[in-house]
Parts: sequence; structure tokens; C-alpha cells
Amino acid sequence: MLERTFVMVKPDAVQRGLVGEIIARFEKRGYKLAALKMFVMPREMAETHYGEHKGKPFFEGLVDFITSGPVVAMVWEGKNVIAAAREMMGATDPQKALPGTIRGTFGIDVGRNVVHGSDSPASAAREIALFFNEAELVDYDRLLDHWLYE
Ligand code: DAT
Ligand code: MG
Repeated sequence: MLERTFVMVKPDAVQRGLVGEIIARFEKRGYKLAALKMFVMPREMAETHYGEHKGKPFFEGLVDFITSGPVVAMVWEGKNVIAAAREMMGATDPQKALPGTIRGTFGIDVGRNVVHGSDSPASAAREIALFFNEAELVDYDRLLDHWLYE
């Protein structure tokens, strides 16, 4: 099933020069970039994005961190990309993320875990709509799709 998911390079990874590494993993796998932008997230947007965690002990620190510097927000498209992107990122806590995953390769602490990805189709729809408007979601053909999909 063709899906779209929201992926975000977090402020730690932007500072550490990992934007290209992370984008390259999705490109090389064959997923299609549908939208991309860099910005510093306003606090209110961060609280909405992480609304499900409001009230948890790490919530304030999470919002402080995610608004502390620029992020790179993206939409990636492809077959089963929502679950696949989560697998490529690895477990939330980099200590538990398998080697080879993004977090298992580049992360150490849970509060500096490098990347965000939508956890379900409902989250993907909600997060894409929060960060992008319709005009920013680019629809285009790729000649190589024929070599990725049978
Ligand atoms: P994920 O980002 O894998 O979807 P989540 O939605 O459970 O994980 O949590 C959102 C972010 O909050 C996560 O990327 C890092 C932070 N976080 C989660 N659990 C935490 C904890 N126990 N301590 C500190 N930060 C935590
Ligand atoms: Mg989550």
C-alpha cells in the first residue's frame, strides 16, 4: 500500500551534521521525498505534536529540546513506509535500538534520539497536516519507480 509518513531530523542531529546521513538512508532504500523544510519549531506546535505525552515527566524537557534549534521536517512516500521508517529508526531508546538502525547507529540517550517518525497511519496523517500544507506536498513522477516496484 502506498503511504506517506512524517519524518523529522531532530535538533541534536542537525547540530551534529547528520541531516544528509538520515536523508540518504530513506533515499537509498527507495522511498520518495514528498516534502522537506527546515525551521525552528514554535513551542505551541511542539506541544501539539507531542500532545500524547503531556503530563509525563519528560514532557517539558522534550518540548525544550525539540524547540532548541532547527529541525528538518520531511514527508516520505512509498509502500509500507510508515512501519518501515520506524524500523529503520530503531527503538525509541537508542540503548535498545539495534545496531544498524538510525538511533542504534547515531544515538546514546533517549532524550537525544536523533530522529522522529510517525507511529501509525493516523499519526502520519495528523503530523503531516500539522507541519505541511497541501501545496508543500509535491506530487511528481520518478522514472525509477519501475525498478523499485514489481
Ligand atoms: P518515539 O519518538 O519513538 O515515537 P515516543 O512517542 O514514546 O517515542 O516519545 C516521544 C519522544 O519523547 C521520544 O522520541 C524521546 C522522548 N522520550 C520518550 N520516552 C522518554 C523517557 N522515558 N525519557 C525521556 N525522554 C523520553
Ligand atoms: Mg511517538
